[in-house]
Amino acid sequence: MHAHRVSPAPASLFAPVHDGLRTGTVAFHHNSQPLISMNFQSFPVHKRLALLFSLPAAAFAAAPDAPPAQACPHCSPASAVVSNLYIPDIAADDEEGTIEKTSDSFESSATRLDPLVITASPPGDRPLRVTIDTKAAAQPIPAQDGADILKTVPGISVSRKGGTGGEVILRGAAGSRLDILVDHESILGGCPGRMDPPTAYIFPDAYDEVIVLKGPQTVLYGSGNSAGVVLFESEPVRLESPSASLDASLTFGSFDRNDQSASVLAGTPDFYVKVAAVRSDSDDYEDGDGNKVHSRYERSTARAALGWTPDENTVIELHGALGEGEAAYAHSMMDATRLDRENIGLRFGKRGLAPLVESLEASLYYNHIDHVMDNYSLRDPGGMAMASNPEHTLWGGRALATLLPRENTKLELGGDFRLGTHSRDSVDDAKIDTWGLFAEATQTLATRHRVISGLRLDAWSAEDRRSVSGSSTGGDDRSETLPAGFLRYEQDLAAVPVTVYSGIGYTRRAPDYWELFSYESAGSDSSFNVDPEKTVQLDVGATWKQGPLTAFVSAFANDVSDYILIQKTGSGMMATTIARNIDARSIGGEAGFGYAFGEGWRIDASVAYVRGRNRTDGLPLAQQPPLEGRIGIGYTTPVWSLGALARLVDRQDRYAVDQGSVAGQDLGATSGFAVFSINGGWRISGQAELTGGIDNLFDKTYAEHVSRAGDGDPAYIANLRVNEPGRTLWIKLRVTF
Ligand SMILES: [Cu+2]
Repeated sequence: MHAHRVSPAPASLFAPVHDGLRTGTVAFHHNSQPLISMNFQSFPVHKRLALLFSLPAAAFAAAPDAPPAQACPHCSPASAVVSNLYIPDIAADDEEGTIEKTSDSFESSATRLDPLVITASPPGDRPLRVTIDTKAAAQPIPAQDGADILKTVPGISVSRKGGTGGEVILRGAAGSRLDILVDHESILGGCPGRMDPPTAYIFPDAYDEVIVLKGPQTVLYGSGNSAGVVLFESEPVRLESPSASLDASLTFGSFDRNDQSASVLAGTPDFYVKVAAVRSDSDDYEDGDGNKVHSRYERSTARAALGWTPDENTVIELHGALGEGEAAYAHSMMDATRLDRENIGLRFGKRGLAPLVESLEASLYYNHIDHVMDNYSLRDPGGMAMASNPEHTLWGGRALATLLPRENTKLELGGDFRLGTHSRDSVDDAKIDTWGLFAEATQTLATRHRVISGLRLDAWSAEDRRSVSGSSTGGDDRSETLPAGFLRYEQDLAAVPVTVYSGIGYTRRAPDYWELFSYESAGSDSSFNVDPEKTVQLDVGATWKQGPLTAFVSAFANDVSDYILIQKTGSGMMATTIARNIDARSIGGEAGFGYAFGEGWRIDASVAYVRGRNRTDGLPLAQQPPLEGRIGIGYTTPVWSLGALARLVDRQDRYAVDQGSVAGQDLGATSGFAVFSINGGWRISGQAELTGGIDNLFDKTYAEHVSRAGDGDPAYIANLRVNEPGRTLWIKLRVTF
């Protein structure tokens, strides 16, 4: 909310969505609290990365106290306004609206307190895309991981395991159906039991924004993303003059929750340094009945980026991140006692090379996950002590050329790769490689009509590196060719400020590490030969933005052949979990509106629904969230705000016991519930803001339908869902300079 946007606001070279409409300017904020060194010292810093982190830290320490490039008229004179490197906008007809919108947000963020975000909705002109400002205040309690921050997006649910590490589910689809990319880089957890989905390693505060792209309606971000893709972004910037800025926050909440976060941006027009350090911890929370849930955690990260921008058309950035954490899990017989991440990435961008070539981008990265789980560090083992140390290493990269072959045509051509190796206790068990080529075209027809289409082809291969004695498919390898494509039509209506769209997409998703290596099959002890999943999906919808009113509706219907179902079978000594292919269909969608009225009043409402069917077994498709609605009302003055939120969730009697996905299996029916929360904010000064809330005001005891069973927590009997937190008070102080 303090991210100032300046017009004209161009799109970044690394803009996550190459639609030519992105408005990318960021002003960084700061804070004088010396939190920035905290995490470096506490990390067991890897030598190679220690060098990386010492560079920006030294550069920041040496940064002169220079005047800002462009003073914000409403904020402290120390505010540094930064413009992103940009790609020229080819959708000229929309440019005016874009500039106007950025002016609005500039105005509102600078002069008044923004209401808390309770529903993240798509901007008026960008169908199928939802953007979240990671620094904006939101309810429930400020997010500590990559799953929590997505809870305000209609259609997204999070399956709970404990205090952190929940599984993100979009429209009932989890795991690699919804890929998670960080700085356009793949990140995959190590735990064969999914203690650590990608989001368990992500700290939203270390990034500028999060973008959710729904449906198989882009081919730019890898193969198989049948439900969509989530992008955590920290974009390269070019400072207009030497400057430094900080943004920091402190959060305190019930159950000893306490977070510290600081982001720094400093540099000159030629160089920039971005450093973020974030730490979060919490004790076990209590549910509405006052029962403790085995859920405490402590996690921290540091991310640094060092950029060279020799001119306004060129950027080379080296970035890296280190993270560590531990988490108690109510759903498992073990806890995560190590959640470490090492990352390093290099990216290059150049624009304006030739009239035909708008820009070139290239990137390379390394992501290493080191996870340890045991049953004795965070709990009493109550039996034989056990531990395990899975690791997942990914190397990847991408090259992308954006071409302008004709005035109204944008063509993005590129290739990418991802090489993954997984090990358990230092012994490799899996290797999965993907090489892809893709092309995406945006054709502007008449003034208000666009056709966007894409094609993608991936060569995928997997090796089962387990021993022959350990698995009947040990030593086997396999490969697949994975085609994907989509075609979408968008139209901005002339009579009303409405954009309508309709698209069809196809994608073939190869089984992921978990689907290949964590389960058995119906006929053998290995699911290594499970077939790829093929999805055809129709997406239709509309967005409407007119004065104080914004509204959207987004609906989908899909047919999935060879849907990879994870199912528990047998009982007692014969109990096992298998992966098998079925045919499935699902339909659903989201709708919402926001309306500002009177002096400072605002009402928001949204609804999300999905209904899936397992056609092979004649059962409901498992792990589908029930109908959910949210309504919030708020009153905001320039100095303070008050708001209330109701979340209403219907009963779910469409379930299939023991069936599901890598994220979990169905437990049975659930009854509906309503949860009420209140929030408030106070703008203390141009640089400081206090927000707070009471989540679950009436201390309701409830569990989400899509949730893990609490069979690891002594307080829970098997097959009982992990309850959500009871009444939770929280307060967050944010300081920006
Ligand atoms: Cu684990």
